[in-house]
Amino acid sequence: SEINAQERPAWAKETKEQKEKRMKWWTDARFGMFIHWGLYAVPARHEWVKYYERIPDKEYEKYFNLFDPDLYNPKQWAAKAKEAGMKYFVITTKHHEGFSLWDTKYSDYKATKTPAGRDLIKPMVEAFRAEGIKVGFYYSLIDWHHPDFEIDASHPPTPQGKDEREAANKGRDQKKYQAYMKNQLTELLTQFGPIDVLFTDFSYDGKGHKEWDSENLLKLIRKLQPNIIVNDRLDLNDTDWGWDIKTPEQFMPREWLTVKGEKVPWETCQTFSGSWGYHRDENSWKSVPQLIAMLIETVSKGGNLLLNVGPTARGEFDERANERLEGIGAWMKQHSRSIYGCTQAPDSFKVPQNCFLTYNPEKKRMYIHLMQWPFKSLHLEGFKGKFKYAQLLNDGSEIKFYSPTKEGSHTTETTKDGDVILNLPVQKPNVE
Ligand code: FHN
Repeated sequence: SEINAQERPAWAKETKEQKEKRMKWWTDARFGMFIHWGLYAVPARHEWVKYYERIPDKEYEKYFNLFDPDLYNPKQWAAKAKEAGMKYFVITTKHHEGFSLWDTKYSDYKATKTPAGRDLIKPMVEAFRAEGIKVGFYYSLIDWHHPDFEIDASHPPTPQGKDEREAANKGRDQKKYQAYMKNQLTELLTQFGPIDVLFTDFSYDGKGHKEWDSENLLKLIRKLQPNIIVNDRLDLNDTDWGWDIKTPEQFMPREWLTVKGEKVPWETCQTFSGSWGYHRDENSWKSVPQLIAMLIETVSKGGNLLLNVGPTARGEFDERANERLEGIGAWMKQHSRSIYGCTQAPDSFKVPQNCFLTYNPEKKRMYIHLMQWPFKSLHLEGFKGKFKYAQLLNDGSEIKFYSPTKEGSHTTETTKDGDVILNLPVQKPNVE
């Protein structure tokens, strides 16, 4: 579109170094908590339940009248995120259903008008900030409730065909919808103190620039919160100034993501079980070792992991989520040094078999994550002379190492110049 041909606008002026400085806390943090919470927690069958089950607006209203998170205590949520080692959190202030968790002036479809009867965002921001956790807002560009949002093929309950959709869109005013988004984002970015991350969601089928007025929306966002980190879903991806991070969703990139051949900041957002919103009956939950492996692999490729929790309609993290947050936290208590401030190892280090490498460039420390415990030793190709000491991270115990002779024997494998063998305890230490 015309926007992509444009030079960087004056309000987006920033050097590569300035951007790296602005984003350093995020790059060091590596691990954050995503929270999807809204009316969809009441049916508890996925945050897209209105679309999947073609629920008419009138029927969906019952969830608005029943939304009463009487057990909501964001201090508990923040404590769990802290325990898990998460350094930032991103809350759905408003998801596609159009329901706002804060006391917005621009809609009555908000928590303060439900039995909850209060703004849910302010106490949440305060609780997470009190734990030293950075604050992120998710804001849906899609709004299935707003009378001026253009009805399209993914609008629940989906109007049958193109003609019905065109008929339904008669009288809907895109400019009014754009003003509504700008007003709500102004509330979110001025009423809750410094906001560190904005996760807008999402542009599709070429929809974006025209419908969202993306460039002016981003100009407003940057003006209100100059240090904020923004994701890549405002349909400004053809520019190098319209986004700060790439956000692959529910998948693990094969390698550090690049744009025009250059490595870029990236964050994969992932769920415990598939659904983002609380889903009572979904039972394909990832295990703690799988989630830890996901975090390690992400950092080994220079990325961040934003791991999602869907709180219940009563306002709590359910036991399945808490178990996993506690399990990750137990591992992070001993191993977070291999995550925070780490990134992909220099290419000069060959990754040993069944391992991931994470590297802290400031501390010049290499971390070798053994995803399968070897029988008695670990063969490091080309590591000779590159390190002075080795230890297990879980208990700080020394690991002896040597550079073997080249010829193999019936007890040692052949090696090449520059190889190093780490002597490992035969039995796996008491860590996953
Ligand atoms: O449709 C949403 C979905 O419900 C969820 O919020 C994810 C999280 O990144 N974003 C959209 C799908 O890409």
